[in-house]
Amino acid sequence: MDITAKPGSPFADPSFTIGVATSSFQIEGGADGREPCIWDTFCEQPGKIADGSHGLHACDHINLWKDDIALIASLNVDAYRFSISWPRIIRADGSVNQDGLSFYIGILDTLAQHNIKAYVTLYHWDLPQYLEDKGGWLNRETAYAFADYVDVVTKAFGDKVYSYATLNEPFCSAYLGYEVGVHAPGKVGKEYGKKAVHHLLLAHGLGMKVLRKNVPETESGIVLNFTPFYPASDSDKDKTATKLAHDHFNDWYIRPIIEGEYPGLLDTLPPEHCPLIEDGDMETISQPIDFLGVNYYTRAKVQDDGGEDPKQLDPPEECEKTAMGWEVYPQGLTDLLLQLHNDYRLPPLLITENGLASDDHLIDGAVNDEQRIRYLQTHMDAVTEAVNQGVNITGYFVWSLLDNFEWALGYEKRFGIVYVDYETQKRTLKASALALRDMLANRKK
Ligand code: IFM
Repeated sequence: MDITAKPGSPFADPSFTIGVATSSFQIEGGADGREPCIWDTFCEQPGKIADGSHGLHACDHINLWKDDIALIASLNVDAYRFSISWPRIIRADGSVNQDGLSFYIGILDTLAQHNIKAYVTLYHWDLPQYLEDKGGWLNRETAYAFADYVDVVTKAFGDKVYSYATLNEPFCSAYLGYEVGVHAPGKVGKEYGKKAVHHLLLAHGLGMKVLRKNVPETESGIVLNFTPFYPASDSDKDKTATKLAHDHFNDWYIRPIIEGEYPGLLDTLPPEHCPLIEDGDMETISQPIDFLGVNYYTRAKVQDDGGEDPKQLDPPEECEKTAMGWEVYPQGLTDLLLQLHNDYRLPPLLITENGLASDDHLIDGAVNDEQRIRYLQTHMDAVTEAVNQGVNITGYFVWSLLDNFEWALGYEKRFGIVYVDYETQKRTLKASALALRDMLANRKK
């Protein structure tokens, strides 16, 4: 089975960046070379991770990174998106871990040797535990600590990085981590979520200032995840609930960055749920960015069930789902991109994550992940459709390069185009990796 870059589509254009993505905690292991992070602590708590696993070893990328980069190069991709582990760079006493910096500089130099562009995410959820001990993202000081960390990283990396993203998916850090508690640090309470968002977005803004100062030539932005919401019926109630879901989970993150304000919904929240917004915060948060990263996996239908919050329905039995139970809905990606394009004054967009978990098995040395091939093809087509309708999109990254630690679901969900045998750490290219490799080879001809 092939993946095809249709003639005339952006995927057939060599200037359209195509890459693979990972994040530090999900693949690195090597926990002894860094400070503990909130996910180490979370994993130690019984019942928090579905398979009782942890990130102490993960894909052992800390030792296997050279092989992993050779593998990335073999896929013919233009770019590799990965994240820096903050607790591997800044120690609890504030000193800089030079070994941590050297690890990433080795990666950057090796990527350059292969002519692969480095897309670096500065924060992909692995907050140092020593900062969580002082309140984590509920503490405004964490945003300033982030800016200091960005200063260290950008000075050390110089011009080796093609593109920086400050944060990956602040929704997950804030809502999943501080409001519903299914992610680290596992705090639960409506009074926490929006406060955590504000400090994350402030960290983004303060980080952007450092990026502009230290690496003005490097493109810099942020990565947000979006779920396009659709009303479960034509009723006005379901439509209102759908708008509310959009305001809470999508607009709440993009509007401050692009328009410098929170949704009007802010005025309706109980005061104890509201963030403390200081003078100048919204200006800091809404500085111009060079790109907006868009992560898309699925859509959700929304119903007003009479409860306080809009109810997101599980996908119906008959629709195609991934191993996460998420509906496969490529049209949602086109709809989302058009909606963003129509509703906000956007910089160029980059699809920074798209992919699926499937129930993959290694049989006779091969992994036949046909569902992933179909998913990637249909979602690439969905991006093409948005481009054809006028949306400025400059690239696309598959999540993920490797099977890895899927957060609260541990290692059971396999998102990689490369299969990882966690016992031996052997990597095997799945059929999807082979198909992507061939598509990219054809494009280079
Ligand atoms: O694995 C995650 C990633 O870390 C962030 N975006 C969603 C992916 C799949 O759940």
